[in-house]
Amino acid sequence: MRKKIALIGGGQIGQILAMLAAQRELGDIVIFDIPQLENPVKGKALDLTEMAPCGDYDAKVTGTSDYKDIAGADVVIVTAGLPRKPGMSREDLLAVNIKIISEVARNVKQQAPNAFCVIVTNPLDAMVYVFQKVSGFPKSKVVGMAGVLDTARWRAFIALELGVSVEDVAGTVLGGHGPTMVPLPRLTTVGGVPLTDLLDKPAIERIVDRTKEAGTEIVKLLGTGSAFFSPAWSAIIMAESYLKDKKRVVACAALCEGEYGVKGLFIGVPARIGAGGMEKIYEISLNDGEKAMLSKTADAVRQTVAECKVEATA
Ligand code: TXD
Repeated sequence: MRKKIALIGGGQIGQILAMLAAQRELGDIVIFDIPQLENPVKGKALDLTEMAPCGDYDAKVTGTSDYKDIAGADVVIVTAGLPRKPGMSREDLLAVNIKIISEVARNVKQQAPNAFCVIVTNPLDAMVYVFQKVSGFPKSKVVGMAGVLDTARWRAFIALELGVSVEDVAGTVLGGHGPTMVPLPRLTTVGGVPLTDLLDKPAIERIVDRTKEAGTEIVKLLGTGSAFFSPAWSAIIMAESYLKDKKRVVACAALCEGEYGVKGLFIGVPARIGAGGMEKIYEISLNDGEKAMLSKTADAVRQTVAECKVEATA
């Protein structure tokens, strides 16, 4: 039997998620959105159904505004909420998105209690926290998508700067999804060569800064809404690793309970995703400078989370 993937939110990212999940034959796909957008998501689902003969995939794709249709989903990817407009910070979305994520979490708990849940909605680190608190799901079943994207941006900018293939740039970005995130130049390599041997400090600093502001750079260019292709692909990587038990080690917002000196917060850390969900957090021996930056990003996340007064239902 095919796996079932529920996409909560069928907007910009949701529709690309549906296309990628179908093309990779991850399972049957249900796109959920609010009743006012039921027809548009039904239309998107039908369009993807009609794309299948050319796209060469078998997947049932449906659109709905009835949570019953996500019953028994194996994976739930949540993009429901409002995106940023130019001039807005991710935190400006907090109040409205807390309400939306709480409602989503209650319904997912009811209809798909065993799902592996990937949260994408901003402000990311707070929204994944709210989802886990309200659903009461174990930490292995709730992760936030940000680190895969932030790392992809870091790798892309390095590849651009050096004129090399992105495939050979390896590295990671830790911390919260915002300007305090922590790209790690010391641990980044290009075909095995340390980045610090390839670029001087100012060049690396420029790429670090661009990575931190990459989402905002796109928001400004688009004029309305935020990035959608790269966030969708990033979430698919996490869902696929779970569904295929690939055991990929990727940066994701995972619940830290002492790791990196952080307690009770979701922040971006390298984690293994397999059939058990978020199976393990890997700790890096950071130097003092990196530790200080991580502590700063954890403080920023803690501050946002403190504003989320949510009722746990579990
Ligand atoms: O790295 C990351 N985590 C991110 C996160 C990178 C880019 C964008 N990121 C955030 O994802 C962004 O700030 C937003 O909070 C989400 C979704 O972005 P998207 O670009 O897909 O936003 P859209 O196009 O507005 O789609 C959101 C959909 C839209 O169709 C709404 O009608 C729907 O969410 N929505 C809901 N669905 C279900 N239930 C409720 N209550 C609901 N409310 C709105």
